Amino acid sequence: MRPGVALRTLVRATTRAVPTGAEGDQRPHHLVRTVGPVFNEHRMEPTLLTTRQMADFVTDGYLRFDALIPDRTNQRVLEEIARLEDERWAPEGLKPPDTRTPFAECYPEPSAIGEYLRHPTVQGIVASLVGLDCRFDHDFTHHLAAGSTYLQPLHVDAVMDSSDPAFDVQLFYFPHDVAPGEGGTRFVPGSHLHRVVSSGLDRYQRILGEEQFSGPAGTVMVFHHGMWHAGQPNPGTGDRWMHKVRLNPTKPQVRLWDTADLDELHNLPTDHVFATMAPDSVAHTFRRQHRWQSVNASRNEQIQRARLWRYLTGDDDYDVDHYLTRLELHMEVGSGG
Ligand SMILES: O=C(O)CCC(=O)C(=O)O
Repeated sequence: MRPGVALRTLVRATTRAVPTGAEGDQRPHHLVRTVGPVFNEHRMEPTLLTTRQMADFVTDGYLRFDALIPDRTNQRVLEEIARLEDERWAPEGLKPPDTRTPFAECYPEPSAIGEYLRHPTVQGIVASLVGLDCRFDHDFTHHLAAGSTYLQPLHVDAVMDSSDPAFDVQLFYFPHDVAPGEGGTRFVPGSHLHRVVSSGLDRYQRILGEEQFSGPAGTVMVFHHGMWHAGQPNPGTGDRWMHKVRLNPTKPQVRLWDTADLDELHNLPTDHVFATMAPDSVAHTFRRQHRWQSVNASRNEQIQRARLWRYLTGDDDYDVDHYLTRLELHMEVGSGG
């Protein structure tokens, strides 16, 4: 499914970087480099995530947006990422942004990758999770040729990650349909807060509850950086392309999403499965048990989720089933109050 040469030549001609805002610049508006929440030449507000989506992200470590990017953009991106693959390390040609480039300055117009990144929903995902003033870490074009037998071990991308609640996100964008079993990324929902050293996962081949991506063209998934994942063989007849980008926050990730439903869903710290609990709340979501989690593991993950929610909401008293509060009370009593 590698795009044809004629179209590639066309893209090469139209994606050259253009300098910005020079005096007397006569270029049409859509060719002038723009930054911020812009999709094509129309300024559109980012579509922020809701509290429910944020609670799902904290619980599962990812969100998925099927067929989000329109086909016109998908086709252009396929051309551009093939070029990026060819030219990334070549002396000349299309290059990724430098690490630490402000997100808003990555892939300026008329880049197709930039067009995808400036989609209002993608902007909203980024704004809600790491802020639009986040910085580019790195990206990569993950290309699995038709018939590829390469089997990547499960891993997280950084060999070393801290246990701070602050987190990076990784956008996984599939610009063409991916059929079941044909090279979609494998991942383990809910694994993101179960801290590991990357290579420690090599030996695990099958994990209960793991999933392999398949879905329609234009689907975007956003992963917490700790999500265990792996590339898979592609027994299909078409190449599998995926663009992945990692973004670093530059400020505390506190209440960056659309908090209109926060008061309604943000439970009291007294919410307890063996006492009283609200039927529809963030705590209720955090009690979700993934298939790989024993009861012990699931309680531990629940505590990690509550810890992350404290950071995201700025509410230092937040809790689910009294775990953090109980530990804190003991510490206080033990230290003489
Ligand atoms: O190709 C894939 O599906 C995933 C590859 C990946 O994420 C990686 O190499 O870290």
